[in-house]
Formats: sequence, C-alpha cells, structure tokens
Amino acid sequence: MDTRILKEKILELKEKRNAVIVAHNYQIDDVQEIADMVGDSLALSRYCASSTKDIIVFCGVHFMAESAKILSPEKTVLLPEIDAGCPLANMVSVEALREEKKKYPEAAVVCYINTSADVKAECDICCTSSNAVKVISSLKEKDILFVPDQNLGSYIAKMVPDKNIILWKGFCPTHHRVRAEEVRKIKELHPDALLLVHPECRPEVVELADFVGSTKQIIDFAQQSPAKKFVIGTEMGVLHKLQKDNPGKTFYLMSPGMVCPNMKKTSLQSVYNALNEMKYEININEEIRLKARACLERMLQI
Ligand code: CIZ
Repeated sequence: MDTRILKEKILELKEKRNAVIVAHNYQIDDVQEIADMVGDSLALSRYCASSTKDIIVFCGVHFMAESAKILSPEKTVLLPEIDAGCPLANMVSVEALREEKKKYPEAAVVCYINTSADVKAECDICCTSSNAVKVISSLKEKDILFVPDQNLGSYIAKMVPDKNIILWKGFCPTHHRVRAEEVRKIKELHPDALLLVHPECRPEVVELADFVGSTKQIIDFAQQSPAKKFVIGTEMGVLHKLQKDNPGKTFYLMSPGMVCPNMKKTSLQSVYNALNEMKYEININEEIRLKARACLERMLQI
C-alpha cells in the first residue's frame, strides 16, 4: 500500500479504536511521523499513563511496552512487532540476578530501564540514562549492584566515585560495537563538530566525547548549542528529529553501524496490523507488575 494511504488508514483506525501511538527516538522516520509522541522510553510511558485513550500502540522494543503496561495496567498495550526485543535487557535473567544478589547482600540493586518487568521486580530502584547519576548519588548504600549495562555502569562509577559500582557484563550491541579508533577517524574528518555520545558506548569512546547523555539530552544539547556541526554517538533514529528541528545544523552519525535491528522491525504496516488486529497485547503477572512498579516509582520520587 502507498505510504500516504497507509498513514491515513492508521490515523483513521487510531480514532476508531480510541488509541494513542507512541514511538521511541530510535524508530524509523515514517513511524516517528505518525506518532502522537516521540521520546525516550520513560517519557513515553509517563505520557501513556496520563493519556485518556484506551489503547496504547508502543512502537519500540518489548521492555518499553512492558514499562507502559506497568504504569497503565487498565489500558491495552500493543507492541506491533512481538519479536522486537532488546539484546541488552535479555542479558540479565531473574535467576542469574538472584544468584548475584546473594554475593552482595549489603548492596543496593539498581536496574537500568532496559530490563524486563520480572528483573525490575527483583531490584530496589530503576534508572534511565538521563537520571542514572542522580539516582545512584541519592542512595545511602556504598555498594551498588548495577544491571545490566557495563558501559553505563562504568560511566556512573566515574561520575559518582564514592560508590562502589558492581558491574554486570551486559552491553547494547549497537553502542558497544564502536571502538575509539573509528571515533578518532570521524573526529579527524569533522574537526569543527562536537561529539555527543550515549553512555551505553564503551568508556574509551565516552572519553572522547564533548557531551555524554541520553537520547533526549543529546537532542536538547544539539538544539541549544550555538555549534553548527555534531557527530552523533547513538542509534541513527535520533537523526530524524535532530535534522527536522535544526535545519541550519549538520549531523554526522559516529559510525554507520549504529543501527538497532530490533528498533527497525516496526514498520507502518506493522502499526496498521497492530491496530487492525489488536496485536500483540502485552500483559504482566500482577504480582510482578506491582513489584516492578514500586521499583520504577522509587526512581520517579527522586
Ligand atoms: O531510555 C531510553 O529510552 C533509552 C533506551 C535510551 C535513551 O537514552 O533514551
């Protein structure tokens, strides 16, 4: 079907179903364009929770749709592509985490938002890449068991040196694949550009950055900065908003490999199918949901 017609049909169905469509910053351009809101996973889940619509179509990956369900249990949450998972979130299981917790009984257990609901249910508090430093600084415990991203964990350890961060060996394949050597080359190619990097990148890459932040923080920084050129060190989906909102500025991707295959699974056709066939519905066991919600809410209180 023609893209324009497909977009019209999605919007018609959205009205008919009384639905809201949200898209993560890493989604393809066409999907970002039909969304009611584009943003990071927490902002989207909070937006969904404040919406009066009955149905949420979450264009993102599995843990993100789960976060929306955790905060909006009364709504129907649909993930258009059921196998759009997050390899980073899949690097920690409940069983492995329980074993690790036994080794550090005094430690606070902190999870990155990129975790499943059942892992969140096992943790004391959650954090995002925007607020990780603030969340960890606020804890009374010195020892922090941080899951699952070793690179974000290393960044926190550098920013909050009085804490002892126990790292889990997880990583985001899209961010972790980029090495410092490649980044030095792109910096040489664009010496007048600022390098904005996500903390899921390796510490050797973060070391080279002019600014380190979450997708939202990178987008805000580029908008507010008087600089005209930027090398972007996160998934390529953010380029859509950066280029749309800053026509006078130039953006280069830090590496052509910064493409998350899971985020790219969702297409206009799958959004249409989701609304038409009411699939794929995300449900969470209520006991797990309540524990995971408490973990998220502790973060929201900070
Ligand atoms: O919190 C999110 O949505 C993720 C995974 C990254 C970011 O920096 O926004």
